Amino acid sequence: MDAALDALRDALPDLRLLTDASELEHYGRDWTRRWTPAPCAIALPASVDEVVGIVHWAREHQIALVPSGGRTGLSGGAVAANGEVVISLERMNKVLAFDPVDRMLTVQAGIPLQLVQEAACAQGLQYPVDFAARGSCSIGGNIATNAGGIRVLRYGNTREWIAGLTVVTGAGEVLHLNKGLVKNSSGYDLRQLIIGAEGTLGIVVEAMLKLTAPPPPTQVMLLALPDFDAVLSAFSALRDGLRLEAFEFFTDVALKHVLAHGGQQPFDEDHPFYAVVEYAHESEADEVAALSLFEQGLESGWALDGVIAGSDAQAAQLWRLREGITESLARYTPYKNDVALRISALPAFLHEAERLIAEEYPQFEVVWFGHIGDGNLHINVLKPDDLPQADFLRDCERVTKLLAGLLARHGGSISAEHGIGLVKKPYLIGTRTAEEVAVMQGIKRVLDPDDIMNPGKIFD
Ligand code: 2HG
Ligand code: ZN
Repeated sequence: MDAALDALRDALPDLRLLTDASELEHYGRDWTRRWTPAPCAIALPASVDEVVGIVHWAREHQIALVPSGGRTGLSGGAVAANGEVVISLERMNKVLAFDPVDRMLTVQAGIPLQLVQEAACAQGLQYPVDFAARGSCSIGGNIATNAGGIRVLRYGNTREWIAGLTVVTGAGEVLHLNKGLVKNSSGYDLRQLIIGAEGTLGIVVEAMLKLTAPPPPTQVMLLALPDFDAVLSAFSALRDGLRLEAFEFFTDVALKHVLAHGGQQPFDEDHPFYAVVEYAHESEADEVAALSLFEQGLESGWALDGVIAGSDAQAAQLWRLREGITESLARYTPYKNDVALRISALPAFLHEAERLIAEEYPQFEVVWFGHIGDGNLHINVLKPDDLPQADFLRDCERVTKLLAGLLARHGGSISAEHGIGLVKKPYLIGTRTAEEVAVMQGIKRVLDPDDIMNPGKIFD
């Protein structure tokens, strides 16, 4: 390996290459913290040419590459645990161009999502994909996982906002895909193939991002709800009567953890379920509509209580109850599931899954929350303090198997937005057919003939 790294240094004398143990550890892991990081080096290219040079070198020396953004992923997609070279895009983090007519921002892939949002805002526009990891994740990672988040209900996934991509494939070719066109009916849309491929086909180095008009003024409401069916009733009623920007739910168990982590108690009493709702509030009529829907909810029983934010600070506090969940659970090293179903199938799935888990693993605390308007549930299983990690993981794999069986019956997906990576690889078949996976493998062979691009992620 030393000789191969020397060859890389010779081929790219200006390339920044890190090999200190602490750096290998830092860049070799993502937020899953399950695998022991063991890359052999970290490459920090500063240009597309350097990325191309690294890929040619990796092909010649048969060395696996792991593309790396903010490493905030929850499925192990950015983990390097097998002597790979991590290619971190963190030095390629600039805004390259803005075009007001096209309403398009061209960026390097290592730029953090929050800086993209701020750059759009500085132009009086908006990049609307948003989630709690905005400050740490990178746009390249968002593209690699087709990241979703809290505003998908209104704006769609990352996929909808990518007008063009520059990609270095596993063969070392540079592809400029779609080039910012709105319409382009000229054969396969390879851009969409790269989005969500988790770096297994190539490395996204630049992206053209669509921007849109800033959001309307909004209002934030927190609802207390008696059961999960009521969450869906509330969603249907509010979606039909308001212009929703977000509709997120969580349970009393999730709230308990956020409150223990510094959140503000929203109601005098505890309730089983909660929903944070953000809706357009452009005139008095919007507020009247929201209040009248809430009153209908009280009368028909889907709402138990509610609070409307009286200020931006209070709106942020209400959002914190939802956005703070992941952080508040971190100390329990939770096992995460991130499933997608048709919205109509959510109640049956949730009830069956709750029953199955409670029957088989009554000792587990399970935290449910997620993006109801997108049919996306997050199911975090918390490790009891006295259970060894290995036993916990074994049992969680069994829980996931149960969930995968239920998902297959309800036509759902084992990953809504976190990706397959390493964590969900054993469950890909079931969500996708063997024939589909064979097609994916065939595509990978074309774009990555030596299997150097994030090998072992998504499928073997
Ligand atoms: C969220 O929606 C993220 O907050 C993280 O997708 C979910 O921690 C999780 O399971
Ligand atoms: Zn989520």
